[in-house]
Amino acid sequence: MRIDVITIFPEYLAPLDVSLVGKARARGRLDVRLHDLREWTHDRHHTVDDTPYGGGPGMVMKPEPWGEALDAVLASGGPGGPGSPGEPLIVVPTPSGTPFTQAIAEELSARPWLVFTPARYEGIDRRVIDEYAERHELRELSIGDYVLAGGEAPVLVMVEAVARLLPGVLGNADSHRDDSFAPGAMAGLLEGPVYTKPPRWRGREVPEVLVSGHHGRIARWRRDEALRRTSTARPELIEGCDPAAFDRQDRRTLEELGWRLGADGRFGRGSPNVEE
Ligand code: JE8
Repeated sequence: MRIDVITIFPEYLAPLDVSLVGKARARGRLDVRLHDLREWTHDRHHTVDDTPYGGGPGMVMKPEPWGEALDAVLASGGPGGPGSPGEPLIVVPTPSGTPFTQAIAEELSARPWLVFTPARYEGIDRRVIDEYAERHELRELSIGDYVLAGGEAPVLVMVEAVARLLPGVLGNADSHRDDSFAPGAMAGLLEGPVYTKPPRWRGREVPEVLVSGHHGRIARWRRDEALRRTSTARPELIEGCDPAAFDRQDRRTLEELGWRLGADGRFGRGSPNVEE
């Protein structure tokens, strides 16, 4: 996979040199290229912003530098010989974007080439998004319902979420299959608690089941803990689960936590309207 990032703060993306993403780059599994937007300015001050038409607070990023930068980056990977990465997907981080989810991370991890355009100020002149959305696939994505000062941190989040899904990037090839939000055993549930040595720390013991060596009991305990944590922190995930995904013991645990199967076939909490 090739990833290009156009930004006025390339140094903000330094974390892409370390840890999991850094190792994937060193192993040639990931080709990450950072581009300083100011390289495509032509005035003495390398101006990238200007006042908003219609007035209002803050500044808006000018279309010209973005247009020249995107043209240059897209041309550098355009169709042409065995090295070309194929069709790009342009990703625009924005608080008004589609929520970035594990499902979208999975989608992006299957693409050969991602081009991220993290902005600053009040964002990029809309005509840039309109222009490139006509020529390429373009996704406006948000990492959460809070407002940051720019798109670089969202790029770090999205690149890490995508890179860990690439073959050979995570140590244990299957470990992401047990992710909270990935399809599979814990599909749609949050991670349960984890423990390691020492067996006793400041008077606190590790749950006995985890040192029992009984794999069936351990798996059951972990699933119950995931149900408990999800029920507490993200009850809407329980309500959204297909009840067929819950086995008999799951249902017992959920009922202990106050959940009931509703007439709509979904688990809910509140007055029991279960058909006995
Ligand atoms: C950004 C962002 C994501 C998220 C992403 C890119 C570019 C007051 N204004 C601040 C409001 C509009 C955005 C301005 C800051 N900004 C924020 C994000 C994001 N992805 N989940 N929260 N914030 C930019 C400029």
